[in-house]
Amino acid sequence: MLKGTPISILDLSKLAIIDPKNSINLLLNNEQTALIIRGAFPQELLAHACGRLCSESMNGLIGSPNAGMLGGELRTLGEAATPTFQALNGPSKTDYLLSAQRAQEWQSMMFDDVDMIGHLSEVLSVLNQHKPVYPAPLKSNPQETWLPFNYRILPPGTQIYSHHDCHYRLPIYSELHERYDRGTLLSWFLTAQTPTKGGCLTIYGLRSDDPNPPMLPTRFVDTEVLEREYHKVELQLGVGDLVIFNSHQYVHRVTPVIGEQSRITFGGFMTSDIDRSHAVFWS
Ligand SMILES: O=C(O)CCC(=O)C(=O)O
Ligand SMILES: [Fe+2]
Repeated sequence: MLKGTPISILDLSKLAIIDPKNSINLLLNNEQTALIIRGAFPQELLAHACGRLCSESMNGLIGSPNAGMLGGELRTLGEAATPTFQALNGPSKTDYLLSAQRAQEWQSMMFDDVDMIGHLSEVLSVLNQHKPVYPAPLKSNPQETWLPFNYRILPPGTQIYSHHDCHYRLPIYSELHERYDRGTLLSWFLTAQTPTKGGCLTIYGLRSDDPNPPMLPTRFVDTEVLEREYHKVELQLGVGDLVIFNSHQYVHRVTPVIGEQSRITFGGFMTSDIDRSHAVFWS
């Protein structure tokens, strides 16, 4: 008997998202664990963006938020509102807002004239029963927004260790208006470059409200126990596929990237407002 909660994945092609029953409500209401939209964005567009992101001129802009964490040293362009090895309490407001102000500039660097933030908002809105979805406004200055997403590179040999995403306690979330539902949080990302091998998003049946999770003395989740004893699904994602999942509830990880090629994703988080009139996303 496997432990934890069974995982259910709704795997859709681009056309099927037109059906309003295939919505992020399924995730918010805990009826599904993850939604995959195959081919949500063109592969050529993403390959072009990866070329730009990995060009030498970007070197100075790309950070290493987990520097010093053996095997976990992902590289990112743009802050994320999560704890990192370098900043256990998440980014400072100053650093985060500086990053948010550069969203358009970075978008032009990666995508030229393509309004990626706008297109993402549209796709997520279709998945939200056509209710609006847009970058989260800053509470202190609603004319400005959070960083809509960040760019993530997992070089060969790196991974994202088992975790769940429940970060509202971090100081930066004073910039998220109380109208947004903190009882839930979804992760979403777009696969822009697949690694030669590995680099799989793996979701486990261990939920964040489990009173007795298998822990290592280091206070990390014991992934070996998860692998052996719990429900799990390893998602096979291709370039252009968009995944949205309940990362607040379900422990997940990205397995080590093997081979020459880095794994590259663009993504962030998302939640709905409490009265379900619209949803917002941020990095
Ligand atoms: O692969 C990624 O971009 C991040 C995976 C993850 O942990 C998340 O989306 O919450
Ligand atoms: Fe995560």
